[in-house]
Amino acid sequence: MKHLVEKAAELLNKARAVVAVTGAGVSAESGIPTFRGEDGLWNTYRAEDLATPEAFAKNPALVWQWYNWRRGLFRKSSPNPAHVALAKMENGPFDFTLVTQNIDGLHSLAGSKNVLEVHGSIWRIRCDTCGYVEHNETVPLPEPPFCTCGAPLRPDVVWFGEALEAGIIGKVMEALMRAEVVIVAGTSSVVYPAASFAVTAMQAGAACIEVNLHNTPLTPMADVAICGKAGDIMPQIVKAIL
Ligand code: BV8
Ligand code: ZN
Repeated sequence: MKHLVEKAAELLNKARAVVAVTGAGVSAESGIPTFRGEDGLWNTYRAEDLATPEAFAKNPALVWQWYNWRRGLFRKSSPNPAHVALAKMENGPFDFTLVTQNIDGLHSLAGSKNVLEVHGSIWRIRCDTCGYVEHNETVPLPEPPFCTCGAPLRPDVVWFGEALEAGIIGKVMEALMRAEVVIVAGTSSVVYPAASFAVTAMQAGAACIEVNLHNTPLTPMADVAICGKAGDIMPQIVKAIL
């Protein structure tokens, strides 16, 4: 393990631009269940039943029950050492961009200033009828909350079958093309297009460091694949470079 951390640090010390891509595994040590693990969120619920516009149209109250439960969970969670280490990377010797699939806001709470939330934020709610958007941390919200225009408000997150916000994707692509190193931490790399981000960077010449508890489809392609908890590994990598 130590030599892998050293190899990762060696790559990072030579890099002028670095991108980190995170998933639910980075928030796991904050007590937030991941989606596809043993105790995964999707095990108790089916993604098709909840994280789709069709599910919301059919039963907004059911979808809001799930999101209220998660808002309650996230509210009780705080950043773990993985989030703190990634926040420290902003002070590293390279241009750093943090891309997250997580909607829990823990990266910003840990001090990261430049976070691209490609799947949106659970702390923003919006109306798809009139375009109203607000930051809202009330827990719980009515199931569903209603907009002043009468339509139900939804979480401002990207559901299956919905496109990621073009502006954010543009910033992600620009960072991936410039990166000399892409770190991929705590994601099963199965949800697209986020799962293709690391490959995009590697095709543009970046080296890839993966941090995960298990093997993923990305593992065989990674230059350095470190098997372990993000809360243990990320601080070791930051200690070795800062
Ligand atoms: C789109 C909502 C098109 C927010 C989420 C067939 C083939 C390919 C693609 C598709 C297909 N069918 C459909 C698609 C497209 C689909 C997709 O990729 N489906 C997959 C499942 C096959 N993608 C989409 O629909 C996307 N949109 O394609 O739009 C389009 C284009 C133009 C115009 C219109 C439409 C939208 C994708 C976003 C979906 N929304 N969530 C929310 O409620 O959270 S996805 C959901 O999965 C979460 O957002 C989550 O972020 C994301 C990825 O999951 P992970 O973060 O990786 O979490 P997971 O549990 O899977 O893994 C955790 C990992 O951590 C594990 O590897 C584990 O080992 C590790 N781990 C655990 N503990 C630790 C750890 N690692 C380190 N330390 C630890 N302590
Ligand atoms: Zn409205």
